[in-house]
Amino acid sequence: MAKINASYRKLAAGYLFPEIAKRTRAFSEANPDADILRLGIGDTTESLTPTIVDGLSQAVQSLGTPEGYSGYGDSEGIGALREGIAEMYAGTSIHADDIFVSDGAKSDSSNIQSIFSSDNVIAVQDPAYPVYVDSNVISGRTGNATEGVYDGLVYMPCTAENGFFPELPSQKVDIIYICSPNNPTGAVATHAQLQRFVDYAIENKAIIIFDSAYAVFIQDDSLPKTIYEIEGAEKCAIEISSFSKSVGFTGVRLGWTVVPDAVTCEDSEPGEIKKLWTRRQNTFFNGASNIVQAGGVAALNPAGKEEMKQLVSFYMENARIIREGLTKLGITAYGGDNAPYVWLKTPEGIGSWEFFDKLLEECHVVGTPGAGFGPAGEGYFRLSAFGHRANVEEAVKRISEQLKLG
Ligand code: PGU
Repeated sequence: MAKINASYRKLAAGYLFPEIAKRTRAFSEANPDADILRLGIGDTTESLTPTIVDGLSQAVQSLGTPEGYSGYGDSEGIGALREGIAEMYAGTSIHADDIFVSDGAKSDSSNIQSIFSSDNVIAVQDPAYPVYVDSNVISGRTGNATEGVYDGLVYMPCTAENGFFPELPSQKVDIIYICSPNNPTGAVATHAQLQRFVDYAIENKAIIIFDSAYAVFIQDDSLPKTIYEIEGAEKCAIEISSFSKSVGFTGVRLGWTVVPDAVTCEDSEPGEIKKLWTRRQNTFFNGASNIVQAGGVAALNPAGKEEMKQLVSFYMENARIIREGLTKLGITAYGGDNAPYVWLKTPEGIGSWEFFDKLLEECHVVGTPGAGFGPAGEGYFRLSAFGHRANVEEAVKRISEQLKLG
């Protein structure tokens, strides 16, 4: 008799973004004339830049020739791409051998837990990208949820009071997820804040899973763009990142994970965790598309990098427009200065799903309720800066003119 993985039953709700899409669809069906503006899911909207289009097209053309054809590649990725990514870590101890190319940060951030023991205690920032929690729930590392709070999971609240970066956990934890720049709050951890966590991890033989998917959006050069800028991080941290937001690859799909040789935990030798991840990827993954990897190589050449910079500036201008518009209305807003998300305090203390409905009904604007990212997200709301400029401006205009406050 086959049995299901009963841990799936513990998942407190549907995955956040399909849930939002479902509610938006229902509203749209009931209000077919409503012109809905989507600032919900962090999905890029601007077209691919010319250098990347060239890189992708050349790879396609090449595959159409006997000399240029290639089949399965190394699951770790093609050498030129691993080298190009490693250059982004110049000044740290990371080299190309530590880079594992993937089809995106979502798969890696959900799969990485599988190389660690099922009795590890997991700590997450609260609020957090829901994949960290859900993947550990599915893997049986938590008990049941009561009102969205899982037994056995350590929540590290990120609130306005602590600048949206948590204190060290008060109990001993084994695996710590940190996302900086943060989704959803837009906060970026400082060197000192990360150093505290790296020191904790080394002392407690814990592992930090560091998600830097939004690193290129950091405008303030004094802030760390990778955890490997922090002393000792190569001994305790695995970093996961993505081409999705930096060059508009949300649909194209490309990301990477960094596993240094030195990273170890309580019962592993140096090099062993890297070997496990290699083994995991060799077994479960046949590598990212060769065409897409060629696009990634192009994105990292000098012209590609320049275009990336312009794209990032474009979205950051959207973020500025959103945050300023909200602030003018007297709404308290955070983020948006070093990250493409604006995190606002819902006016008059209304619930975040209630605010979702209000914004949709009164302004026809979709955002993401803070509660969808964890209990401490209640009372907050996320707006994404990844829209077309005209839509972002129109959304801000509608919020200013149509949202009924007071
Ligand atoms: N890591 C973080 C912190 C993210 O916010 C996202 C996407 C990813 C990883 C995924 O990166 P990929 O390389 O594209 O796999 N977050 C978006 C999209 C939602 C989702 O389900 O991935 C968001 O709106 O939060």
